[in-house]
Amino acid sequence: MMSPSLVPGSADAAAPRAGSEFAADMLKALDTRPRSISPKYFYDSAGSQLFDAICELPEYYPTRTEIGILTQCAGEVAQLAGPRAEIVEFGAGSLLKIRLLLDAMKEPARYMPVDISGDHLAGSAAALRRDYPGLDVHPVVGDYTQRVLLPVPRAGGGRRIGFFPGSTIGNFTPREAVHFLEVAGQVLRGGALLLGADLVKDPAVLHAAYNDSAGVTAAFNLNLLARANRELGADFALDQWAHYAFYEPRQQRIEMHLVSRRAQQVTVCGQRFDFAEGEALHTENSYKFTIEGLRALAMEAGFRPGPVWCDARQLFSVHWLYAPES
Ligand code: AVJ
Repeated sequence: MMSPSLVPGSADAAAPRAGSEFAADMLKALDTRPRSISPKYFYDSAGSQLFDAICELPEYYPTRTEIGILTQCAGEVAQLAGPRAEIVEFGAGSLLKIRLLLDAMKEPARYMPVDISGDHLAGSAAALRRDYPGLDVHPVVGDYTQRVLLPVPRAGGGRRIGFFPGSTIGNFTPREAVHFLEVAGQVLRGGALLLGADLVKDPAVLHAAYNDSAGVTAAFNLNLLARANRELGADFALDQWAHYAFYEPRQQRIEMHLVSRRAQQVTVCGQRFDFAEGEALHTENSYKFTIEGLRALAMEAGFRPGPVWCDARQLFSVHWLYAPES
């Protein structure tokens, strides 16, 4: 399994790059109250490996549950997509998930993964070209939260099908999610979107998924600070920071924070910052959805909800959403 690499997050660590987007966003996060930074910065190469390890954890149900659902619904999805489909994946994500779809589809014509990381794209593209000789694998380097330019549909080609698995949509606020869906709807005009969304459930199950007993999620969260040490010449003392993740039911989201264990000073890009004991840096939101709530969000963005597939325990959902016709 590969990381979702939500947006940029270049894997190459070139030490103190005060001019990088990471540097700018980290300095801004430390200057703002409450302090918060985008979860996209989790995914350098160490972070991507930690995310892969999270997906294997017994407590982290989303990945294996979604793979189970996709295995079950792939035939129906292939029917809905029709022949010679052109698949647009938002993020060059899991090769296993896209293979489940490609294997079920009739003569899939083209696969276009959209990702900011060119390296990530090149790796998945090479593997798929080898295994699907008839498939036109066409990686697109770009930020899929913005409008991206895709090649024009092929003559005689089938429908354009978007694929956004993993509940990565849960990293967006509801407003951002609607905006993303509006942009995706334009790209997919006349086609559809296959979207994975984690469901609201027993908070104890959610809590365990983000507080695993092996401490991998804690290491994933703390890697943000380790990455700042590697790339921004920062001096975060990792043992002085606590991983703190909890479910916030009013906003239906998991929040992840890094909490200062004591009063301390940190230097980032040559600038000093004070943390009080208990002060936090908010590192991620992971929204959970009801099926009706997700469908309502999609409708707000102009999609028409189609079939939904779930596992027997209603842990996770996969939605077929018809894109606007024009
Ligand atoms: C990749 C955003 C779907 O929110 O569950 C896993 C990231 N964070 N454990 C999620 C994550 C902590 C994951 N997403």
